[in-house]
Amino acid sequence: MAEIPALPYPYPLPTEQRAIALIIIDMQRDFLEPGGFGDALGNDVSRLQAIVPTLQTLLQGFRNQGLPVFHTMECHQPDLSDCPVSKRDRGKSTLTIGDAGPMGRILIRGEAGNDIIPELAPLPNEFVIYKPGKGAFYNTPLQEQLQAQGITHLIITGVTTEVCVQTTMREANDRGYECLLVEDCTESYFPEFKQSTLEMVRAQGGIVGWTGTAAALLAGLSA
Ligand code: C5J
Repeated sequence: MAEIPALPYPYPLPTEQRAIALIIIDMQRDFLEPGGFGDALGNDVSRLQAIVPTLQTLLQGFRNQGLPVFHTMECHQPDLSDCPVSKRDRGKSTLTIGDAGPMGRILIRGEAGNDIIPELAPLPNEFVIYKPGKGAFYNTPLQEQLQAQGITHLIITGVTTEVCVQTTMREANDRGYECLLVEDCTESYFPEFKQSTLEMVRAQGGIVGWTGTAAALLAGLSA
């Protein structure tokens, strides 16, 4: 079986290549640009921009090989019926979920600020998962779609490492998926939280999964 150099030990690839999918978590203007949700919570959003070129390269690699790609978007219905009051009120910032910001209503589906950044815009044949929670399996069709495609291995990328990325990876791990978190395709507003998440994931023999680099993965996929 082919393997990818990774930690805590090489990541085994599935024998059937189409069983591996790329998951891109929440690469949305709301998290990466001034005036969105991340900014409203007081974060330096410019930190997250750094992974965009590497993630573009990885995405292109999956597209070139015709492998499945899933994009997730954290968002809520305009009437906020899928947003718990606890989530809306948390943070006590001046702008909160549903309020009008410079890019439209914060974290609301269909608003300009909620779009995926243009560099990573989904193609028509790619899956888009609209998620109201931090984890991509909560209240979404993700599990059914992965099962329908026969996917067993998930390559996890996006933002932010310790929130939606880690939550999704833990949800996936509990559902039996073999998950690899791509170190240079995920980022946090807090560098120490990213580092801790990478270490937590691969601790205890890979209790949540593996971590590795985009270059190692791309080399392994095309070998
Ligand atoms: C957050 C996310 N941080 N996509 N969302 O609220 O990580």
